Amino acid sequence: MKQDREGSQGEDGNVRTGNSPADIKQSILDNLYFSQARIPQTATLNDWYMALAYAVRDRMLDNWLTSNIHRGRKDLKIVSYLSAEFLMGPHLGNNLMSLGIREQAQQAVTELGLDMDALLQQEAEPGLGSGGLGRLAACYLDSLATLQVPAIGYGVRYEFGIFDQEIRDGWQVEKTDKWLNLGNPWEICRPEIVFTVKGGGHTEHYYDEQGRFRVRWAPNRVIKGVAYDTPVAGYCAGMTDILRLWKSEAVESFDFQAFNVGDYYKAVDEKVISETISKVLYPNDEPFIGKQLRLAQQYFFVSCSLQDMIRIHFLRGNNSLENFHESFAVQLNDTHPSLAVAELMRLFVDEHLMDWDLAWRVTQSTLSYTNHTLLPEALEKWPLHLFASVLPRHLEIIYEINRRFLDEVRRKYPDDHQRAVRVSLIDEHCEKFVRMANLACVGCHAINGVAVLHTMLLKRTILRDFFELYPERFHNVTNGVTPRRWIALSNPELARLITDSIGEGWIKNLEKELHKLESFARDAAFQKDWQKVKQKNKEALAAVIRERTGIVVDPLSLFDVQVKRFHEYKRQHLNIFHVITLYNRIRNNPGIDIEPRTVIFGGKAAPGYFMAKLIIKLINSVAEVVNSDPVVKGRLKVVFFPDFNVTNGQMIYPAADLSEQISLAGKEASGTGNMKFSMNGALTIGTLDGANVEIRKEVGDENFFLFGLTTEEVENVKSCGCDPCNTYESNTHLKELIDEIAAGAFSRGDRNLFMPLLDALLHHDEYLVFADYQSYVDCQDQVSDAFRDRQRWTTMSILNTARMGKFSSDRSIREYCDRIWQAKAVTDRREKR
Ligand code: NBG
Repeated sequence: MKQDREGSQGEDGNVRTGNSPADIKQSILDNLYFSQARIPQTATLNDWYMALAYAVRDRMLDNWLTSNIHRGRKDLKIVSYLSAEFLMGPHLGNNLMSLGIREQAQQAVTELGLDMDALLQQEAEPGLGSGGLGRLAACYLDSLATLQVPAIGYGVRYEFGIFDQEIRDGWQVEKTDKWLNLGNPWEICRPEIVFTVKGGGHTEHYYDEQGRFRVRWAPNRVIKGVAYDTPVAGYCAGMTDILRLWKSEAVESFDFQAFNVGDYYKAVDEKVISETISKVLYPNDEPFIGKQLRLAQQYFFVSCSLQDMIRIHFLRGNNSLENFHESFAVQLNDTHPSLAVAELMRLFVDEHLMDWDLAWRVTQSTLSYTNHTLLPEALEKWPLHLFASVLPRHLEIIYEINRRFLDEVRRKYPDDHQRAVRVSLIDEHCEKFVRMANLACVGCHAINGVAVLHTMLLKRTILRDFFELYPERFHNVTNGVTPRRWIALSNPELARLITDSIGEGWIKNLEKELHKLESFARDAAFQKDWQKVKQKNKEALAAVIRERTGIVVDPLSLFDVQVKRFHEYKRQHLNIFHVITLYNRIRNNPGIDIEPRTVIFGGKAAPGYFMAKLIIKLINSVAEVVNSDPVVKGRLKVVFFPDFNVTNGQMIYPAADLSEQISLAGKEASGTGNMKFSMNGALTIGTLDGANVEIRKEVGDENFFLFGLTTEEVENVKSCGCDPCNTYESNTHLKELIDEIAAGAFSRGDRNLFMPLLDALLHHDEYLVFADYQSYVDCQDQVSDAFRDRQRWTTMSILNTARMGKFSSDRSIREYCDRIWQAKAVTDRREKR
C-alpha cells in the first residue's frame, strides 16, 4: 500500500493540488489513506467517493483562501444571500466541471479501476430546500461566484432535508432524508465561528450610568449556532464563494447543575432541545404554516448570520457600524429571513448602542427583499402571542417601527384610516398577527418580484399599498437558472454540440453567445445531431423509468413532462384530465391515429396537503389503468417518476420534448423549471403566467404553445361568479372523464376515493381547471400535429434553446448587482496568499 500512496509525483510536482491525472490519482489515494483511513483493498464505494471528493475540495482551497482575502477588503461589498433554503444538488460533478478537471479526474478514476458514474451516484443530494425558491438560491450562488462577486449564502444546516418520496399503492409516502449519514466531505466545520442566540423570556427597561434608555433582554433559553462552510466555486473563475450554514447546539453540552443533583436525563434535555432547531426542513412551499419551531429556526439563522456579518465588518478594519451597508448588501429570500429587519435594529441599538434613527437608515440601506408568491395564503404572519413568547424584544422593536411608520402613513394620507389598517405591521382583524411581508417592505430599500408579470401583479394586488407609498423601492428581476448545472452538466451531449457549433463562450455568457445557434436551426446536418442528442437522453431516461417504476416507455414517443411541486394552482390535474381524454379517444375509436405520448409526472406534495396528495394518487391510478389496457397499444403511457429532486431533474429536463407550464394565470410567480426545459430544447405548452410570458416573447409566439385564460380573464371569470357545473354540463368530453373518475373507473370501482377532488372542482374550481380544459386540450392537439413533423419540431426546439440566453442566472445576478446591491465583481488581478 505504501507504494501505492507514494507512487509517482505528478507532472507539475504538486500532488496535493496539481491538476494532471497523475496528481489527481495520487491525491485520491492519499485522501483515501489519510482522511478515510482506508487502503484500496478494503475501501468501499463510499470511501472512494469521499477520497475523490476530498481531492477535489483540496483543489478548491487555493481560490477559496484568495477569495477570503477579497472578502476582507473594505472596498468590496459582500453580497449576503439570506435564505431558509439552498437546494444545491450534488456537488461532485459540478465542482469537477467548475474547476475544469473533469477529464483528468475521469482518467485518474479509470486508472484506479473505478467507475466515475458510480462515484457520482454515491453522493447523497443535499436537499436543503423544497422547491423553486431554494433552487433559485443555489443558482444565484453559482452565478455570484462565476461573476466573481464576493458573496456568502447564509442558511440552516438541516440535519434532515426535504423528505424522500416513495410511491406505495399510488400514494406518496414520506421517508426521512438522511443525507449526512455517510459523512459530508464538502463542508468545513468552523467551531470558532459560533454565536449565541436567545429565545423567550422578557425584557427589562432601565437607564444606564450615562442616563441612556436601555433595554435588556432576559431570555429563558440560549443556544449557539456553529458555522459550517461549503465552498461554491465559480465556473472557471478565480472566485470561490461560501455557503455558510448554521447548526444549532446547546451552549453547554450538559446542564451541570441538574447533573449534580442527580437528574442526568434533565441535564441532557437541554442539549436535545437546542439541537432540534436545525433538525429538519419544513417541507411546505406555498401555504404558510405557523409553527413555533419554524419561527425559532428563522430567528436562529438570521441572528447568527447578522452577528457574523458584524464580526466580518469589524475584521475588515471598520471601527463603527455606521457604514455597515457599505460592507454588506443583504438579500432576504422571501420573508423567511425578514426578522432581519428587527434583529439588525436590535443588534445596532441594544448591543452596539447606536441611535435609533441612524440604525434605521443603515438597516434600510443594507436590506432588500424578494417576494416569491402572489398567493395571499402563502404570506407569512405569526400569531402575536406566539411571536411575543419567542421574541419579546423583537416585538417591542416592531411596535416602535410600526408606530413611526404609521405616523408617516397618516401624515401622507390623513383621512385614510383603512389604509393604515392595511399596511400596519400588525394585523388586528380578530386574532392579532405580525405581518412579515409588511415588515420587509418597510425595512428594506428595495423590493422585487421575480418576473415581469409577477412584479406588475405585486404592485396591483398584495403589495399595492406599499407600491403607492414607496414606488421607487419596487424592481423586477426576472429569475434565471445557471447554464452550468442545467445545460453543461446535465446535458453534456447537447453542450458538446453547442460548443462545436458556436464555441464555448455560451457557458459563461449565455445572453451574448447562445443566439448564435439560431443560424443552425434549419441546417439539416445540425438538426440530425440535435435529434440524436435528444433521442439518447430519452433512451437514458426510459431506462431509469423502467428501473424505478417497472414501466416500459417508448423513447420514440413524445415525452410530455410536468415536474414541479404538487399544488392545485399548478394544475397537475388538468394534465391528467388531458391524459384521460386521450385514453377515451382511443377507447372510443381503437384504430385512431394519434401521436404516441409518454406523459411523465414528478414532484413532491407537502405532507399535510391532502388535495395535492390525492392528485398524485389520481395520476398513479390513471397510469395503472392506461398502461395495462391492451387497447392503447403503446400509444399512451403515464409515468409518475418518484422522488423528483435536483439529481433526477438533471436526467429529466434533457429528455423532455414538451414542458408543461400550465398554472392558472396570475398564480405562479415565475417558475424556473420552465427555463430549464426550454434551454434543453423542450417546447412549452403554457399559460400566460410567471416567466412563461417572457419565455414566449424571447422564443417567439410561433415556438410556444399558448392556451388558457389571461390574468384579466381570470379576474373576470372570478368576479362573474360563474358556476363550474355549467362548464362540466356543457362539455361532453370533460363530463365524460369526470363521470368516469366519479364512477370509480380509475379506483377499482371505489366511488369515494376521488370525491373530495371532484367536489372541489364542481363546486368551486378555485384554479379554473374546468374553464381552461378545452383550450388546453385543443392546444395539446396542436402539439401532437407539430410533433408529427419532426423537422419543424426540431427547428422549434433549436430556436427555443438558442433564444433562452436571457434566462441565465448570470443576467439576473448582474441586475441585482447593478440595481439593488451596488455590488461589484473582483476585477483586479488575483492576489496570492
Ligand atoms: C416560488 C414560486 C416560483 C418561483 C420560485 C423562485 C416559493 C414561495 N415561491 O414561481 O412559486 O419560480 O419561488 O422565485 O417557493
